[in-house]
Amino acid sequence: MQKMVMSIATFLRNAKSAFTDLKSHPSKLKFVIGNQSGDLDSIISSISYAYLSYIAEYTSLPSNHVPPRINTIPVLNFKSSELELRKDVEYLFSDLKVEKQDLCFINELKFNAEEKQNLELVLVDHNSIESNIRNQLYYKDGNIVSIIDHHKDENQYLDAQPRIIEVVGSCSTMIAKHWFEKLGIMDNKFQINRSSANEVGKNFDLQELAKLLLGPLLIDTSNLQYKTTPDDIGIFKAYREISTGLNTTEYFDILKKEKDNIDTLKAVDIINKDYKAYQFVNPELNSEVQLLAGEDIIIGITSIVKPMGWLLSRDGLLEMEKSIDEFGKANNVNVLILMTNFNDATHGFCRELAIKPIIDATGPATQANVKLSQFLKRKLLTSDLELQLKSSSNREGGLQVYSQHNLKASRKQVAPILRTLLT
Ligand SMILES: [Mn+2]
Repeated sequence: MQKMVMSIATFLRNAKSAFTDLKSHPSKLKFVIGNQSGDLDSIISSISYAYLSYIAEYTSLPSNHVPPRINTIPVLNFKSSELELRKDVEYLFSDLKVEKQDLCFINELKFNAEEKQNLELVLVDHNSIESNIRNQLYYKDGNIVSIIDHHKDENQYLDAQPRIIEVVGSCSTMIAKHWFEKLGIMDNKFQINRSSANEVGKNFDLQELAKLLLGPLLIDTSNLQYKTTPDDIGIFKAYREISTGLNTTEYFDILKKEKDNIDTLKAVDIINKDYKAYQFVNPELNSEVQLLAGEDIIIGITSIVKPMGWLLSRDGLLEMEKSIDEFGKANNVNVLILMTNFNDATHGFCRELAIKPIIDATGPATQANVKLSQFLKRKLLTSDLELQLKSSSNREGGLQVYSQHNLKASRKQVAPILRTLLT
């Protein structure tokens, strides 16, 4: 009897109902979590990791066996109400016919301390848990059972298996490489094994999966033009072999247009869309910012796909500063860094870095935030950090925008710099 092929949409629907059923038995649950920015890479990495691990479990059983129960659940690391900020993600989900109600969002996961003990966590697209996961899911380091990532290795959870941290353009590349090899559908030279792929293809939609995985690869490497490593190229060829007839440039153009589609969003939503918070616990700051000694510092970094000039001419400087303060207060941020990246008709690919202390007329931290912001500006401007920031003006308490001439430094590079400055 011909079995049905389980599409990604069906897998996600089944995973959601397995999650709902198992909520009262958390010892059987494993969550695959991307980073807090909730970008395409994090989302597709966690979904494809869960789907591929289910395929591996399924194919390891004898063919007459009943399909195993899903216990590895992909989690979107942002609130369900924030999905609509990500038009590229919405586009891919509608292409796959995935319904929002079939996805698990971080705000739906609530466990007490006893239940947390038994949860297993897989980190993808980051390798050190962020504050929201620490509060909601973390119990001890041993609960972090696997890591696949492409950020700087923070040397934590060294017993995780696998623990793969490689500098590649897209984390999704390492997810696919790991599981395709494990399933025997690809060798370690990125050659597809046709007969194994056909065998898996009887029950699972590998074509759909390859197309899905191609999305973050194209977005993270700007259609294989930036940050592309030999592994990214190898897996790109493998995807094309699995999912033939795809016009990848057209696909990239659609996704990029959707990703950059922020015109109708309010400034606060634009800040929130691709945002990460970095917490520095008990930092030994130098005397310049002594006001903050003993307190935790939270620096927010948001990544924005249009120039600051676009936002400022749309909303005006004062309104923009108000939005930043509003966002910062709601998220307990001391200083917000806004990193823009965009293509300019005359200058090509550009980056800017803007920085603003959070001003709260009613809160005590304002003065300290201003000092901290001045400290950061001074440090980030020093040449040995090589961000190559240039500014025409200097605005002490307000939003200061620099053009960033080191085009290679994204948030992934700036966050570790903050860590060296503040801890
Ligand atoms: Mn990533």
